[in-house]
Amino acid sequence: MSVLEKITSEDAIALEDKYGAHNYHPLPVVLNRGEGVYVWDVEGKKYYDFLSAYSAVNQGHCHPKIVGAMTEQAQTLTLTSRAFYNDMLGKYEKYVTETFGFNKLLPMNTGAEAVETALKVCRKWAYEQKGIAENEAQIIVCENNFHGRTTTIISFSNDPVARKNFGPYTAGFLKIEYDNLEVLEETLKNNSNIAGFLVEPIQGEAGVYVPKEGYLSKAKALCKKYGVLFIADEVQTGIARTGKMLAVDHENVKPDILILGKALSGGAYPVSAVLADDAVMGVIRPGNHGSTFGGNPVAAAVGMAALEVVKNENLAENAMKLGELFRDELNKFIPTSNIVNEVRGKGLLNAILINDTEESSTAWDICIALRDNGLLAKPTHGNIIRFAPPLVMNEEQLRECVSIITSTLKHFEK
Ligand code: IF1
Repeated sequence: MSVLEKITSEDAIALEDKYGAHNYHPLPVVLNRGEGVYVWDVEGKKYYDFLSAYSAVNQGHCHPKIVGAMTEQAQTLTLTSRAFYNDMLGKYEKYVTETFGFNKLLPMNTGAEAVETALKVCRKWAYEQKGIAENEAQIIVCENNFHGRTTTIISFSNDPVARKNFGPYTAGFLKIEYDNLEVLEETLKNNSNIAGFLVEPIQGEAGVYVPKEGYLSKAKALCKKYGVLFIADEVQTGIARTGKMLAVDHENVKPDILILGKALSGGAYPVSAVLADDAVMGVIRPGNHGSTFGGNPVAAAVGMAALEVVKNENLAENAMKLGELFRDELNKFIPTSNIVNEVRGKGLLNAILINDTEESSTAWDICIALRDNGLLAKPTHGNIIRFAPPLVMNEEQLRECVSIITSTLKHFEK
């Protein structure tokens, strides 16, 4: 079959089913084009994208500036490996560290790799700077976390589907309740071997769980008090998604280690990064860590363009404004409805809670109906639907989307 040959949705799904590993359960829709807040399926039907590839496409699909930077660089030099220097990486590192206020950046490709990198940096710092005895370092993580799919990361997941039968697991992690400062302080106080605290500023996979105001700033203060590194996983919440460049900016927190991914490339290319100051990143020396593709010139060009778009188009401000509008409108609808219990989120990272059990198919059925009505979203945890459109949306489009969502929900009233 030629790659240029047209294919129906049915055929595309059948091919994946037959030849692909079954590691996902996608919504049945086959997309072949995207532009801004819209995607189109192979039959030509247009949809609002309310997932944005899990917040990777914050700048909108196929943003011309990002695609332009990518294609121009791809025609010039794509990959040298880090065995040699390239003329783009340093410029990119300067741009990103200045944007976020850190001394140093370590470039990787996927979010999970960046999380792994942060864990390695944290452990090495603990042995060489904090003076923890070899192999004794512990990193605190939160219950219901999502940080990626590697064997170490799933070792501290408590999702049985992500974890079961992938052992033996990596040791050295202590799991505590999210959004609970007492437990955090208790854990820090009772263990002298704690190297760091790894946390999502908003828990995405847990169903867009926003912690109490002050949680992040107080957690950071506790980390400082006990001399452990505060590691923020902003892979999903970063790059303007929650209405600020970083979600920790809502509480004026500067993490000791910052993890970025997804929208760092606007979804055009896998680009992730770990940022820290010299006192921490200085522990990494030649040979300690790396990746063939990390810091390649295309990633560097794409990363700079993607951040420029966020700044030039004021996407953080737009996410803040439209997020408030979205929650206000849904909060007007909820008292009239018995199918939705709650809307929650920050900026344009939001979710609604469907009034049914986690085992029910209601949220899935609603997403199928939303698809039929021209809007794509995906359930999480069975009864929660995440809503995260590209941040380039305008108010008129958002109002149209609210109307699609509420009119669809009305058909599911009990
Ligand atoms: C999948 C969720 C989102 C992340 C945080 C690291 C990573 C992720 C905070 C790893 C990735 C994804 C990946 C995705 C589903 C997804 C997700 F539903 F699981 F929670 F976004 F909401 N840290 N999140 O959210 O980044 O290695 O994937 O680049 O299909 O596994 P990655």
